[in-house]
Amino acid sequence: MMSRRLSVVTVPSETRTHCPYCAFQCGMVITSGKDVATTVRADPDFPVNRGQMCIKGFTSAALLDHAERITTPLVRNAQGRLEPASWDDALSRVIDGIRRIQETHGNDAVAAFGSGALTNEKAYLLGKFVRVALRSSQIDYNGRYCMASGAAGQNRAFGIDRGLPFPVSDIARTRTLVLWGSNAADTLPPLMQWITAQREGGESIVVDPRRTETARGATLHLQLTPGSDLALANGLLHLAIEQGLIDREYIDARTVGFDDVRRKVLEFPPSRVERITGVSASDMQRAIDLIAKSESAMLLSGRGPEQQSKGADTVSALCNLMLALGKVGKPYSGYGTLTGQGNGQGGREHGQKADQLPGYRLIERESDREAVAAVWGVAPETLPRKGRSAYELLDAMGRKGSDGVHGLLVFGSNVAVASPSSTSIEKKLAQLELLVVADAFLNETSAHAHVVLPVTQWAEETGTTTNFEGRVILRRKMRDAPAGPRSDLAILCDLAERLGAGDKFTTSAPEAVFEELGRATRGAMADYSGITHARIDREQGVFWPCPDASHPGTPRLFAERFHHSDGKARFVAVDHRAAGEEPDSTYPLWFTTGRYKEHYNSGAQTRRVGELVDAQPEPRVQVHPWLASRLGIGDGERLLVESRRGSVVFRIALSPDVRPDTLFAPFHWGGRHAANVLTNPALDPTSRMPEFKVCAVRARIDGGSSHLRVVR
Ligand SMILES: Nc1nc2c(c(=O)[nH]1)N[C@H]1C(S)=C(S)[C@@H](COP(=O)(O)OP(=O)(O)OC[C@H]3O[C@@H](n4cnc5c(=O)[nH]c(N)nc54)[C@H](O)[C@@H]3O)O[C@H]1N2
Ligand SMILES: Nc1nc2c(c(=O)[nH]1)N[C@H]1C(S)=C(S)[C@@H](COP(=O)(O)OP(=O)(O)OC[C@H]3O[C@@H](n4cnc5c(=O)[nH]c(N)nc54)[C@H](O)[C@@H]3O)O[C@H]1N2
Ligand code: SF4
Ligand SMILES: [Mo]
Repeated sequence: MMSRRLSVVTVPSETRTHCPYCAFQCGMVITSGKDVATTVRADPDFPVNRGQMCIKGFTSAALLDHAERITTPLVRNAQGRLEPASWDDALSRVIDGIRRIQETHGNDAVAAFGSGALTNEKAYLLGKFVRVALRSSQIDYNGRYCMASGAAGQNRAFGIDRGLPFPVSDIARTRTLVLWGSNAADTLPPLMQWITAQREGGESIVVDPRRTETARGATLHLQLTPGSDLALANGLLHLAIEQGLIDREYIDARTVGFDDVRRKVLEFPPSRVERITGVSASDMQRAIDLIAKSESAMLLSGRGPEQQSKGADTVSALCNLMLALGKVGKPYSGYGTLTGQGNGQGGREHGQKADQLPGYRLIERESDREAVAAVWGVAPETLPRKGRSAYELLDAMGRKGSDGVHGLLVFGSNVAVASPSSTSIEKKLAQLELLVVADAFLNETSAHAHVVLPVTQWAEETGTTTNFEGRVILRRKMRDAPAGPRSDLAILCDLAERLGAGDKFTTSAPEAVFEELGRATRGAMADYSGITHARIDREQGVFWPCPDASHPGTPRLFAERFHHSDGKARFVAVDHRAAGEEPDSTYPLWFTTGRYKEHYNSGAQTRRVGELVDAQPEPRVQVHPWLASRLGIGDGERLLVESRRGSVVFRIALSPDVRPDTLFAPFHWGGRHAANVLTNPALDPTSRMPEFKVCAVRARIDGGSSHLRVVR
């Protein structure tokens, strides 16, 4: 008989998990195994992306074994260079720095900056770490740059802030869809399957100073002047009232405060609004007809109207419009804001915000302090009060004495690239006594760090995120991390132990941290107490609020009541005001910023993925051919763009898709190409959102001498 040789075949394993990047949190299947390349495909069974992903998701595995990944802690040596160190040495250096600063300047001199990239577990533990172990009030996060205006406007109108108050599938079924300052075709590409289905049977409107990929397929594109959204929204409501298109019965039954709004929008007749926005009265008429006369209508905003120094009021104006038309809380209708970061939703609920405790509780509300203090095992009066918002916190770096931030711990943000007026932020980072950055890669921020702590990446750890619909989902661990990096949770627990608060940070196991988060949110607005990892694993995610294990979760909000105590929505009368900076004779052009499909945020991750860099190697400033001819410059040439904060050089992309009075550039690059060198740190008084979308600039050929003085 012939003997048979047995060969051992390693079967590649498959893990269902979610993309590390944006709020769509596409379901993906990763295949990996010994001697086989790790591959990623879109999960056909996850009901949100249904088998689609974008190029960032498809290439995301490139980050896992990337040659530039940091695998050992780094500490700055006497010569000023970062050099490898043991974990014990690195963490001792962190603790010594914290102690020295807090002894000299008080607890609030050490701050932390968090992120919507962090899982719920991490966001929760970071907030607790700062309040309980650091005993500092100074924590905020990059969501302040992202969702703060949407959140503030929704809280005011509806008493709750959940990006979408309905599942994504509802979008396909609305008769009129308004995408207001969102370029979803590039920023949430798999959303387009739902939008395309909607457009087959209904009408759609896009409001954007640029004719984007998203605008191209719309029934109507309103190409407004940057920063004029609030006036346009008030103008549309003016028309609706004048023409009897509002829903009186709904207003009486379900809202309060309409009269003030009615009086305010009387001041916005089409002639005035046309002057402010550049949108013609006839286009306004078409828009209000499409929205008001259709059986269902949905208005979804992106960062366009929100990242302004009047972003919160603009969101109020958008909510006012939809409420007055009786479109909120009805089938396939409503207002929503399209959340951006992977955990942009959960990241804004569990205590990373300066004024917040887990579950969207308020740090200044006594009952909330008591509830959370009981779960944390501390006395309520030991919890700090509210701290500074993101930009204000960074701006306080380098300030002398106890008024300044002297030590900063950064978890999940590249603040040197992502912040407005970034040159001044970089200078201040360089003045810190202690800068600690936890990240998987070096970036423009950690270039100034005293200590860099390498962390495990998304596919190497389990954790939950809350997607843009409010669906809490589970990112499953696919493999062990390489030797060296530690999870953010483990780092926080170790630091807490060294600060003498180890008894309050007894576990870094994600499932146990999530269970504690659930208890801390019981009875709160964002109640997660009925959700467990095991339950999410069984179901396709669970929508919050979910107050107990038998509760089905809440896919749709507002059908019967809003979240104010009387169950009614609030109208908020808001007025148009100029942007923090508008074009004048010295800086005659509008400058606005946004995104490319191929890069993600500060680019710290995507600028190292070959396919993405090949597709989009550098930022280009979008210039209208009419303006280019006035500037005497052609496609591909280099344009020097200057604002009151600094100057940068971009290569030109000629395009008729941008307004002739406006320049657009993406903010995914740092250094000489950093759009944020130009942006204006004017803050919204309510949301503290910086004005990323509007500032004034001048431009000339790089090396040339004369500027264009007037545009019109
Ligand atoms: N490819 C890619 N996708 C991403 C991200 C990424 O970096 N890259 N980031 C994620 C994150 S964190 C976020 S927050 C989302 C953001 O998603 P979006 O909100 O879609 O992104 P932006 O490109 O910042 O801005 C949207 C649009 O606003 C327009 N705009 C500029 N000024 C104004 C204005 O004054 N009024 C109006 N109405 N519109 C204006 C811009 O022209 C732009 O087309 O994307 C998420 N998805
Ligand atoms: N001009 C202009 N500026 C803008 C905007 C704009 O539209 N225009 N948009 C703003 C918006 S909406 C946003 S969201 C911000 C985003 O900008 P940033 O706050 O800089 O966010 P990212 O570039 O996503 O940076 C994430 C960093 O966190 C790391 N990271 C990812 N996951 C983890 C993790 O789990 N743990 C740790 N420790 N690190 C992790 C990544 O490697 C990366 O270095 O930029 C804002 N800045
Ligand atoms: S970046 Fe966003 S849209 Fe693209 S694959 Fe990831 S989750 Fe999906
Ligand atoms: Mo964002």
